[in-house]
Amino acid sequence: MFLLIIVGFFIPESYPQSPAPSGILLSEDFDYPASELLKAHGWTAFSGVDTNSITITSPGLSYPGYANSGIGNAVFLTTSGEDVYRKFDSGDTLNSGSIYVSALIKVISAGPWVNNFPTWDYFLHLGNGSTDYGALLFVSSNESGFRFGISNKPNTVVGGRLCNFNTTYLVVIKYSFIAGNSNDVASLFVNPSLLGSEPSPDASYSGWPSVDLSYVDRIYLRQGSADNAPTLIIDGIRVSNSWGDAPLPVELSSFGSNVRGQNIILNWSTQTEKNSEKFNLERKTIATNWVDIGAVKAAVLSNSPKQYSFTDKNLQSGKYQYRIKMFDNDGTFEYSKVIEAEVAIPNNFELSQNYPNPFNPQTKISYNIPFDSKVTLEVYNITGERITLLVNEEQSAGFYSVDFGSSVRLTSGVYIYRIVAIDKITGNNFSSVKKMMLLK
Ligand SMILES: [Ca+2]
Ligand SMILES: [Ca+2]
Repeated sequence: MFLLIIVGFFIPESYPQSPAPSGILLSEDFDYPASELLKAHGWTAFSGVDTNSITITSPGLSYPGYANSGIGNAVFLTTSGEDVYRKFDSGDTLNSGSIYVSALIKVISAGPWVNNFPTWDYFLHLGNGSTDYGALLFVSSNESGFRFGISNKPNTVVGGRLCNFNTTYLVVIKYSFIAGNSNDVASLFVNPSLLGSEPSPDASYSGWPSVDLSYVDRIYLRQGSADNAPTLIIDGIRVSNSWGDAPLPVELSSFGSNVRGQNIILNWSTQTEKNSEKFNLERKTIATNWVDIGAVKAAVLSNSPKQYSFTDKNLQSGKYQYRIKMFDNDGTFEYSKVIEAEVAIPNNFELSQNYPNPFNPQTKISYNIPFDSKVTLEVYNITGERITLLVNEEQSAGFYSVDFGSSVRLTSGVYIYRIVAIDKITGNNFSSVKKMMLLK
């Protein structure tokens, strides 16, 4: 999956750091062999170490339209044992704005429903290595299923909608820094729309009791207190400081162009790539449908920003639209946004030297006309005899080229080509003559 984002400015500085850079802070698909321990793959055990160590389980979880769906395996969390954390891959520490964590979660069992009350326990949250946690994601059984819950403290919970066991949910938790004390907000989204902007949360927690985090630099997976704790499978974790990057898969704003004469240079960048295969470039004009103009191989797997470029050459004056069809190696694809670029009409009349020169048997003659003109282009031999009339028509302002050589029988020697262009409006004449050489 491609994650196209404007590459942000990175300010190297020890924590805390603000404002935060944009983009993916962490992406975890648990693409590791089943039954290996999670702490062997970039996560650090810090509590209950070596007891019920969190283990890779197969298969992974899938959710339609979610970027980290169906890649590799998942992890299994049980009712007590080792807890782990992982610092953001980006190395960022955040102390302003909001942090979003999206994940696929399938709950198998949860703390019991006792005397008409849920018994909650939490298993996923944000933090910074201290004992203060933020955006704690809870779960408890309920009348006929379970509910996710959200809080900024381990002992006060706001519950979300009723959910079904053994079903994969896309869950987003959000921690928002708010100026002032004990007022940061934690929010919960269950199966939010993946089309467009951030919806209203299913549930929000703010206020006392809360200990606002001084900064956030990691996420935690926790195996709970046995009596109240769930068993569940979690997969496809994605952390960002924008809704547009977690949970949404693609932010396509890094695609741009530069125009150099008749060439349009397309530039784009990816922040991270997973399973990416190639970028197909497509072009459209007012008069034509989308056509393939080339492909660029992708990095396949990358956690660092990558820059790409493709040059669409020798274009006629006019407006062009471009888009990128981004293929994953499972054959799925996604389109970028569409950008527009324009090749301007030339400033001056110009007859270029033919290329190649000397030539055998064929060469190309190019010329530019800045106004709509009546154009003739003729070729003579060295004795002044006209060999052929290559162009004889009214042409719009623009860039032109015409092939010479293959359709006439010629002997080696010098030839002369001459253009005459008459401005249709002013009647002004432009003419130019150049030599070329056929060498057999
Ligand atoms: Ca996975
Ligand atoms: Ca605050």
